[in-house]
Amino acid sequence: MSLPARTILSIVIRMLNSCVDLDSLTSSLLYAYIRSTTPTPNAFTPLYIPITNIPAADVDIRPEFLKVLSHANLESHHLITLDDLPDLSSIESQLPPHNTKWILVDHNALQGTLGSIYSERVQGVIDHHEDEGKVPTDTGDEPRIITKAGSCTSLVTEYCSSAWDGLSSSAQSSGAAHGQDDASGVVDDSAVSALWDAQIAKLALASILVDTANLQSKEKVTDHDVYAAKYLEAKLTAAPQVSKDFDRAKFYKEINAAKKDIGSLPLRDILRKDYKQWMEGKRNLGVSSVVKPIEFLQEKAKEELQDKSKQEAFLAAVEHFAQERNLQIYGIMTTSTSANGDFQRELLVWSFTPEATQAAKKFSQIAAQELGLEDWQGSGGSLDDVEGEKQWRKVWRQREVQHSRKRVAPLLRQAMS
Ligand SMILES: [Mn+2]
Repeated sequence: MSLPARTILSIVIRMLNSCVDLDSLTSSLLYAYIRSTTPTPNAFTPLYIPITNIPAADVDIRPEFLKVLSHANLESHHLITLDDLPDLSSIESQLPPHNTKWILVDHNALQGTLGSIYSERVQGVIDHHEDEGKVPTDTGDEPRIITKAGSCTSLVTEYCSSAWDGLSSSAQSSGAAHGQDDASGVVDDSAVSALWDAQIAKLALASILVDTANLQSKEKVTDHDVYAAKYLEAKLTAAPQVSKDFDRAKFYKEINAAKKDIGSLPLRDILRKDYKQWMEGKRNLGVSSVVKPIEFLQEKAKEELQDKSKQEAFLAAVEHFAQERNLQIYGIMTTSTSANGDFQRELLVWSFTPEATQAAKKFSQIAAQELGLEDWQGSGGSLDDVEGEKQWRKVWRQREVQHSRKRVAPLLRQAMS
């Protein structure tokens, strides 16, 4: 996509420094699809552009994206990614802020280089993270919705539902009006529209199911998710091609399996696949979420650095990852299922400067009880290095498994502030 100089854009985006997951992808696609088809009377521009906030090459390290897109007859090269924006060094002149309006989904603060240029132009948000107070209270015709939900896509579905219903019923009546076209071989508008609706509904449903463990996770499911899933399934039913062999539990399993299918990725990609970074004071904190246990990561590291033991190889790779990003504290959170089916978490925290070490030790005190932190031992022994003055490292089992990065990162930031 090349942008003419006077392009006016409404950009729906899941922004920098943070990981783009399935929820981010489907939130922006759904919002842009519905709003571009039903712009408000005073819309800044009728075209809403969903930007997937990663380089195009990074789509391929997310097997679940490819799987979900295939259900909507989409391929990775159809997505608009960071590669389609002008180069950051000249973006301000090529895409002047006053010609843009930004709507954030699945996060609520525009950061990084784009944030420094465009944050004044953020005029709408739908999100389920803690409100950072960066989006203005009055967002005019665009929403300002920040509330708890298992999936941000549920909130987008809910917000768009009445516009979407209006869209579907007008397609139906125009389909009826053009009914005579069927005989002449012209495809029925309403059937096409029902198919597109069902496909985008299936995309959205994938995120909601993944984020709420097929609506079974008591900690995560909210009324928004239940409502949205039901609403989207009704859209599926309207298109027999999509609904005929649809089974919710099977669909959830398929997407979830794709998400965990990271065995073929190099360790570095596994660590950056679901990675978030914050600046706290002048110090950088990064946290990777990984869907495999630390033992798996150690084996992976050993495959890549065969002359080292698996602990050494793993630690070297992790340290390198942190150095590349100039992190003072780096955390890795893993999730996995035990042999008898229990959901489990591990947490690694590594600090790289004396100051950060103080913060990391403080974290281990303030968070120990809430997170249920217990000493960890792998088959290759401990990975702790608690004596170090400059560096400090600790690995735990996190027994309070309901706490995801949404809770752990704020605790780390609190200890650093
Ligand atoms: Mn989300």
